[in-house]
Amino acid sequence: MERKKSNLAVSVDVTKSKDFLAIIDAVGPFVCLVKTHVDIIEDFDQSLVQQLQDLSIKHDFVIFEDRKFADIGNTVALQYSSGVHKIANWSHITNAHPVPGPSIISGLSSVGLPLGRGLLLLSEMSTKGALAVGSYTQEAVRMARAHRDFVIGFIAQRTMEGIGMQENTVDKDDFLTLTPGVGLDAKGDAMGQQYRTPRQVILESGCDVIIVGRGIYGKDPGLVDEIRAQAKRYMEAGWEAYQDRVSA
Ligand code: 5IU
Repeated sequence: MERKKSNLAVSVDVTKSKDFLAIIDAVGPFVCLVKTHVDIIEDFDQSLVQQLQDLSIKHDFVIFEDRKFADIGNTVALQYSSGVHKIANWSHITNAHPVPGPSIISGLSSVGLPLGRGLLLLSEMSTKGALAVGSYTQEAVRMARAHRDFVIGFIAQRTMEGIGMQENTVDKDDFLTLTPGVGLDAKGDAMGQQYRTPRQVILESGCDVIIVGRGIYGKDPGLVDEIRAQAKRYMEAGWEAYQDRVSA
């Protein structure tokens, strides 16, 4: 993030590998991270993974497969390591719902830790009526604090710093907060998504990374110049909000 002066992550939710790679190559110079959903790609194969890894090296970004694991430890270890996608082989970080309890972290870390991978816990969501609130969010943060060797942060709508801690605790967290539901032009979509601006997310809510999908590639995955321009726009908005936060 510091090297590229970018706290922008682009979420690439498209179904054709040609569009997927073209978008990533276009936004690459502007992002610290690329978030994927490889299970929606219709022509997925291992060569796609190789090309994604090559782009990650070319443009210096981290790969985050947004798999949202949610099963028992034994099953998630298999889903993470095996199957068609073999996520642990190529995704630097992935994420999990805390709903099964700490065993989901043990299951995933049995695969990911030896490979140097990291995990984000989903402690909140951006959608209307999300159930990840209150004590659920607090317990997610406690689970993360108890597994600092593998959990590197959260997907949440605000910083989790201090959540569930006693008021006079001196212990400080150093978790990252990555935040989806970011848009400069739209307020939401027809399926419950809710958007806030980079300024609201980074400056007011204390998050670290903005995750932007359709705000950047939305109009047409073929419009590479437009995608590049939008990525630059979001990168600048995100970084300016971050600079304002750390200098405040
Ligand atoms: N995403 C959210 N909200 C959440 C979580 C994940 O939007 O609370 I957890 C994902 C879904 C999609 C991306 O892959 O982030 C946002 O895409 P758009 O910017 O196109 O809405």
